[in-house]
Amino acid sequence: MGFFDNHGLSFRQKKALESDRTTDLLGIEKAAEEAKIPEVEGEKVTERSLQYGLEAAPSIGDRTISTFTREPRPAYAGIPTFLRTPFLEDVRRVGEYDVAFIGVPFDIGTTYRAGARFGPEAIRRISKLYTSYSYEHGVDLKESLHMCDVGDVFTIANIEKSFDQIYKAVSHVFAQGTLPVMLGGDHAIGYPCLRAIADNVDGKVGIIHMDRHLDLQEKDMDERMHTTPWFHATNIPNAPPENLVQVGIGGWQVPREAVKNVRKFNTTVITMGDIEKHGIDRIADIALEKAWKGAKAVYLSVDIDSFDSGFVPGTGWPEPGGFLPREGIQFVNRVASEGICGMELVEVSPPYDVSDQTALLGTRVISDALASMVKAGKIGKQFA
Ligand SMILES: [Mn+2]
Repeated sequence: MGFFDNHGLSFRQKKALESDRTTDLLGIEKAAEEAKIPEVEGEKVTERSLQYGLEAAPSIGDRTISTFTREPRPAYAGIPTFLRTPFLEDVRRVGEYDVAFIGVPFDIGTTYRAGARFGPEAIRRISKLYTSYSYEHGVDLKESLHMCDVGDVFTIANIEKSFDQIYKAVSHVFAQGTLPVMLGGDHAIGYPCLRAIADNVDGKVGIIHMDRHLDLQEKDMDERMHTTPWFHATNIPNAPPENLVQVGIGGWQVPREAVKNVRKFNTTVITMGDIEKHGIDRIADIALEKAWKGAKAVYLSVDIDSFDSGFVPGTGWPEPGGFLPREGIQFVNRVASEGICGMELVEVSPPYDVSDQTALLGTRVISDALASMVKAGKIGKQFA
């Protein structure tokens, strides 16, 4: 007789065991699904690591371990690229890849806290924690996509000249048929990125923009700062303001000048109150309808400050009351599953970050967007 003899009685009894409700769980379903995902690319990585990094010392029992690490293990080692993808030194070959990660270390468009020039570096570093596999998506990005990291754009201490550099970089990648994913950088980069894509699309480009702020002024302090990208982007003839949807807007940091431009240009603004009222899925449907209306492609711009400031201390203009991480990720997944022609993740400012959590959320947003595109068959090779 033990003191635990009367513990869990209702669950121990046969009656309670008659129905096994765990069969309904996604957690069980996804574990079964994993068996269908190939591990071909993963094995190639191990092979290369042993070849280039030499076999391990004789005392090491696990013979997949090498002397010099040339693979994702251990997470604290290695020179970081985004999600451990190969660094593509010769950017002329970018067309061989489905996806290219482009660092844009630029923060001279900031109007309060700077530091986003260190965003790409921080995002790449914390992305080392991620495998290429997502349990919930049932996707291994490495098995479905050819991805590379093309390193950083050579930005300089001049906003307009840096825009020209960013424009040229993103144009080059996009024109080769490769999905450009920009690691910002402050939000001023939205304008040259969008212009690069719009110039290479034969039709209209819609924009879905997640932010607490409108970023719709013509100028700020006499320059095209990070508060201005969508004013200029929607001046591009095939990126009209009617196809700009701004989601997550609210709080006390929206200048009235920008609001006047919402009325003037007839853009679509969805506040956090709208999201409370209608829920993420319905809001995503509304955003997709507006952005895709008559458009040939849709661009996704994610300002990390669209999330509640409690989750993103490392950003230039934190504002409470934004997306909770699960809500924002759900929105991104829904949008990406329709297909996006490019995306940017901006405003991660590592000097203000705590425990890398802002950079990590940025990594998560990008990874989920790619997985959603893969699942929906919008990018990459499909396995049987
Ligand atoms: Mn913002």
